[in-house]
Amino acid sequence: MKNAMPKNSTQTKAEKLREDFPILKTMVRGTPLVYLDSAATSQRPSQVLAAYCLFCQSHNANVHRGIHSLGEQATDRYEAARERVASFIGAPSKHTVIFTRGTTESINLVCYSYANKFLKRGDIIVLTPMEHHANLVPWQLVANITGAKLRYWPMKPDGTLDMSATNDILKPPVKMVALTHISNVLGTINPVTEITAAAHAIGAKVLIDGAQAVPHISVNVSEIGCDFYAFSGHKMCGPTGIGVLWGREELLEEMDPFMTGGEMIQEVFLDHSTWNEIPYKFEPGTPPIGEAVSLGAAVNYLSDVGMDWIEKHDHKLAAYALERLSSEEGIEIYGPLNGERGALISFNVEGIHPHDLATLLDRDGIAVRAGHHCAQPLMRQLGVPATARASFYLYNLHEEIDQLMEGIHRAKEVLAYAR
Ligand code: C6P
Repeated sequence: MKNAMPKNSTQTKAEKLREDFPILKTMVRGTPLVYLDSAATSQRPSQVLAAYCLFCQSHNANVHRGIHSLGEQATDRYEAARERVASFIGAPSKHTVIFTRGTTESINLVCYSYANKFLKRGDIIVLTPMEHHANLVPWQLVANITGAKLRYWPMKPDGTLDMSATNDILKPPVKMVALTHISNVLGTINPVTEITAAAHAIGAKVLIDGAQAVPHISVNVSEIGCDFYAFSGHKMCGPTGIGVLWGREELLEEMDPFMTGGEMIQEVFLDHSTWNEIPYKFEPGTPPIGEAVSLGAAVNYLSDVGMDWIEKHDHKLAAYALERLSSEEGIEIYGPLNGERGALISFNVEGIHPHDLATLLDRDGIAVRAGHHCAQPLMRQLGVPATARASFYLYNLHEEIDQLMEGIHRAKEVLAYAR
């Protein structure tokens, strides 16, 4: 195959790992699936599926309630998953890990329980133009409710933040900085440790949206030094319906509950209630128990594979895709071109609407995402209504990028013929 990448050890390991993912054997329209949409949701290995099944078959009960054996088993497994997640992200204690339904809920929790309580008129919330709507719309509501103002960090044409603007952006009365660790459109890896230190120097708090980071790179919240860190299980080989908010203990203690009901209380009287300790204060009702247990299994899986290996493998895939796409006529690539990026590439092919491209690629069994990727302000800044996006993970192969390129060539031919 022209331009095909020579095999290397990373590739061989990825080929082996593919055996863990039954869905990768799926045929789409008569051709084998080429799944290049892990930034939307990743696939799950048999080990994670088995953990969910085992929980349902052998340990299913509600948690923190029943004084029966099954209830204790379920509680032990739920809490063990919290412990695994805590150590995976370098959290100082498992009580600072809150299970939510996903990144979106984690960020909303901080907005309602922290920002609405502690921000006030005249304060400034700093965001970036590359935020997913999940880390933008909730802050707009905070601004409406508290009277705080939004300020956006300027972005350079290469899709990186303009760090020379740090002193202009981070100055009193900035009280909150909320930014993505890795952009789901540009792939930009933001210097979150540096930004956190600069924000703390002026007394601002920092929330990091880690939805596209935790699955791909080693994240240590203690080393970053941030105040809140949010991510989703389904982008890291885990199930949907489970996510995490990590928060600094003293802040979580000061915050009021986001949602109320069973489990999150200490005592309920007819006219008032008192709250349970963290993290339970933020986990009202019956939590997604089997999902949390499966997330624990996903963390075990990723740790066994090795986050260092995943980071390197993803990096090689992104670099190869960048090389192939940028050597092609009529393809515009968004985001950093120097290879310093996460495992995804957004692009447009001249004369082909990204939705048409995605539809034609699907005919070849190739799954990419097309659209605004829940980042409409960024699309406006890029001057496009939508992009196509190919995203990669530990089970992807260089050959699949070759197949993507062949698919793009076929799409060009089909559309040229149709004109
Ligand atoms: N991005 C994508 O295709 P949820 O839906 O709550 O699990 O994650 C929301 C979210 C927040 N931040 C970032 C940076 C994200 O990428 C996402 C999810 C998917 O890009 C679905 S829109």
